[in-house]
Amino acid sequence: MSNRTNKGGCHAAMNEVGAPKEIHPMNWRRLGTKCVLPVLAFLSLCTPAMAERGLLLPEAISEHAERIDELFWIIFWLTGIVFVGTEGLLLYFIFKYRAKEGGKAHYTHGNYKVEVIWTAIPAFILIALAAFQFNTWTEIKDPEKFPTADDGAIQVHVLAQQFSWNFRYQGPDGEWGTDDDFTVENQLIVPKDRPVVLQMRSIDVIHSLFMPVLRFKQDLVPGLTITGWFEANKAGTYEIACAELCGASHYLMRAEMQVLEPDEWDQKIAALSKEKDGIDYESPTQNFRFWRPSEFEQKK
Ligand SMILES: [Cu+2]
Repeated sequence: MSNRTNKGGCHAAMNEVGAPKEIHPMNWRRLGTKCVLPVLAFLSLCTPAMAERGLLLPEAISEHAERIDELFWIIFWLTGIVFVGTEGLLLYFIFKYRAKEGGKAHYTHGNYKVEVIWTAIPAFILIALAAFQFNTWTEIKDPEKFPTADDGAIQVHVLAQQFSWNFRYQGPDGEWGTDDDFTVENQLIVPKDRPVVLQMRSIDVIHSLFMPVLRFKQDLVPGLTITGWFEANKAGTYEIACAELCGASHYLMRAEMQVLEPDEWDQKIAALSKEKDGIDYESPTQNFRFWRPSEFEQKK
């Protein structure tokens, strides 16, 4: 009879040195059933439960938010699988090639073919992701593609200062620089299902306008007028936060966004524009000189 009682030639080598020992090496099937599968099962069980409790992502109330989430989840699973796979392999190799009595070091200069493969695959994935999200990115970020008044868009000026948000509206006439313009502190009031174009400035330091339900986050940089837009598709009251550490009272820099049904929004805007906001936009001495309508570029 043959003395090859071991299955698999590589394990036979272990028994050639020293006293025969009963060793149960990891194999791919074990690695799969004992490490990778339980982790994947745990993740797949946890994910819906966490999503249900709002532990993963906040509600999404715009089409852009849904598309951003879609990209987020694709990247999450791609990187998650690669992470579990590579860390699993690392652990497996640490175990498999651990110090053994009589073991010999083996010098390797690497494997050119494998290196080309593991460089080419991520590069291909990155290019594919960039191509996949390109239209969404330009739609959100390119001012040339922003909706106009013809698309029913409304405009709001945003002026950030330590430590509050000022939102300025055109009033019922839909024009800047007229008597019905008005400003509300810490309240962004927008209609549902209509595009909202924001022109954003900061008086003092860099702030960041963050509206989690819209997946909207934009830095406001002193000296620049930065534009952005969104369209909310669900009425309600949502959180706005400053996402840039902008000073000692940064934590106070919160505001709320009210998304109203279009009729309700018209009424609210008409009512608010009747109240005086008490700001002399032409005063050269007030901070508000920073946001005379002429200070904001009016592209549309
Ligand atoms: Cu801030």
